Amino acid sequence: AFLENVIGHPSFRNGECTTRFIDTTPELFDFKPRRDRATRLLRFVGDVTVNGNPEMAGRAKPTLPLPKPPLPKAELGVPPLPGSRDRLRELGARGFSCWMFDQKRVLLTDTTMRDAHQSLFATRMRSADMLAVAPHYARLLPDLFSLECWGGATFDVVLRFLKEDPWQRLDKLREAIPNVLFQMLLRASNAVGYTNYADNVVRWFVRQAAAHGMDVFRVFDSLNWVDNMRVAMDAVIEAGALCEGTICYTGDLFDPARSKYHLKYYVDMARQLEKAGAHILGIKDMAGVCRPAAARALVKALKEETGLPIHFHTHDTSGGSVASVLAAVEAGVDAVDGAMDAMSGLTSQPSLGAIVAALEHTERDSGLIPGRIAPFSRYWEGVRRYYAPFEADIRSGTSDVYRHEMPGGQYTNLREQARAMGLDHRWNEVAQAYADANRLFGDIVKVTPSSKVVGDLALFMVANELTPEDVTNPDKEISFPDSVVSMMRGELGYPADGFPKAIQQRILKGQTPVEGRVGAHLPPVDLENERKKAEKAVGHHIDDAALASWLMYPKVFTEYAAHQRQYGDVSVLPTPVFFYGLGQGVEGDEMSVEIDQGKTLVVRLLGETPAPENGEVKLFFELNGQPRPMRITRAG
Ligand code: 3PY
Ligand code: ZN
Repeated sequence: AFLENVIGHPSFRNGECTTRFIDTTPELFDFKPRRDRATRLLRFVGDVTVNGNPEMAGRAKPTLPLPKPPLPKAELGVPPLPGSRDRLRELGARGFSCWMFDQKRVLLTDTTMRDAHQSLFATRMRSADMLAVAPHYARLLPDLFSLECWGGATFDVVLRFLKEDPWQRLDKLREAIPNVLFQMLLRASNAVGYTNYADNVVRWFVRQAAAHGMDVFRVFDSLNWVDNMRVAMDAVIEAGALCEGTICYTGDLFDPARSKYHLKYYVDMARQLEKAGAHILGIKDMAGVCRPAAARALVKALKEETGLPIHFHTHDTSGGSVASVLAAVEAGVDAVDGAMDAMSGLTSQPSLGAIVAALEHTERDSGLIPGRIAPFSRYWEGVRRYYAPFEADIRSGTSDVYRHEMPGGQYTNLREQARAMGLDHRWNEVAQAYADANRLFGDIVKVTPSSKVVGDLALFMVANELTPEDVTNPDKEISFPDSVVSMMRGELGYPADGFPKAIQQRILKGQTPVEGRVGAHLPPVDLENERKKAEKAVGHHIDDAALASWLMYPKVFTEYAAHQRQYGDVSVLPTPVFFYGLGQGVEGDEMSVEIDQGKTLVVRLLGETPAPENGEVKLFFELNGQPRPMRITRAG
């Protein structure tokens, strides 16, 4: 295939080919797919129709067919009005920060396309469902401050489970919504992964994200260690994007027994972030434990002590988060996060519609038209039904979160993990063990990835019947989970006051912890060499963004590329077809997909006949009016 590409290339034929031809002509590596795109896509649909999507294994299907989610009614022929993104372009990052600070109205971020689905249904929302509604956002909600639509766990899940390209998601959303700021969650030196990357990898990642249109980077460290945030923050600032230096909120501001997390702690960190060049100060209440009185006091103090606009993020796990948002607003917060009503509540963000309504006709009116929220919520309500199999079986808020402090995005995950280990009936003990593990580690911030380590120890303690006393008892031999050892070695960095020495030494069993920042010890990665390795692994040219995917997740990226080779770009499929196959979803037994601009496939499933003797099923497809029979091997 490579030779065919060389010989067939116009430059080769024109005799313009030099020894640098291969270096300067990356498309030589774009080998012609073995089968045409329509056939590959049809094979995927056939596989899912016969064998189910592997992602659905062990999950209960919703009742099919599902109604098509109704879209809001924006006039799509009319260009979108200028929005926050146009303002950023006009003012630059620093000027924009001042503009935010001077606003009387409360600015609103919609997290529906990132944190809301990460927290409600395991990050499974597909690009197709976002892209369908995207042009309506651009036209009906240009007054939003930002759309959180990327980063956090989405990067990993998109590649690993949805078999989509996260960069393509970003590009297409950007194209559809040119006027509203896009926001992402960035785990500082862990970027969008779970371990510390080399500094030049973090820089590379940020640069690509900014080049692909990301505007606001919410940068946090999972132990609130500002030293570990500097590389990422500098890269964001250098790229001309908005750097939201973020404080993770934990504990209770007023609990006399937890003086570590009193106001002084947060004010000190805010000052460090301001000094590090943040344009916005983020308060990230990932577990939803910032009670109204704490939100009020915290925002007031940070407003007094820094000159930065403040952006408040919380989760509704307890059911009380709107009260905290309103308290933050009263104290002068500049921007707050919510999710479209149908995607709000429980472990997700508070309801955007409720916040808009609460502020309407007050001096801090958000400026959003309340009537414009409901049509989006109705759309998302329909979309959410597609993903019912990924939802946790929780029906109400739980104030128990103040005891265990699990982040919204982790709560349902850990419950699922507990269930898989046969510990579901012992959930109360797991929650208590989580609180105990936190204290053993010295009362730390719990957010990805430190929250995972606390969760691992909690499950380990319950599964092995270990009390906190057992864990600290030097006479008891315990083989701790790898993630626990790694955190004690400093591989995620350190809290400002370090880990408690006794438990650290006990877990490390003589190993020496890393001194200072892991990133300071990691040699720079040879990016061009990595590109070569990636190209070899996937068999085609790798652009800068794809290189960033490889650097984050080499194995997952390679598997994604193999899927892509086998089936093509499955992101274009309607979600019911992707998960449940043809003949069952909203599309009935027919679907129409655009595989390229102007190139549409109309696929019908006319019937199927089992051929049990050889374990195959014959599907009778019709593709753009032409019969396309296909044999699919029945799995298992
Ligand atoms: C993430 O890191 O993905 C989070 O959402 C943390 O809250
Ligand atoms: Zn969150």
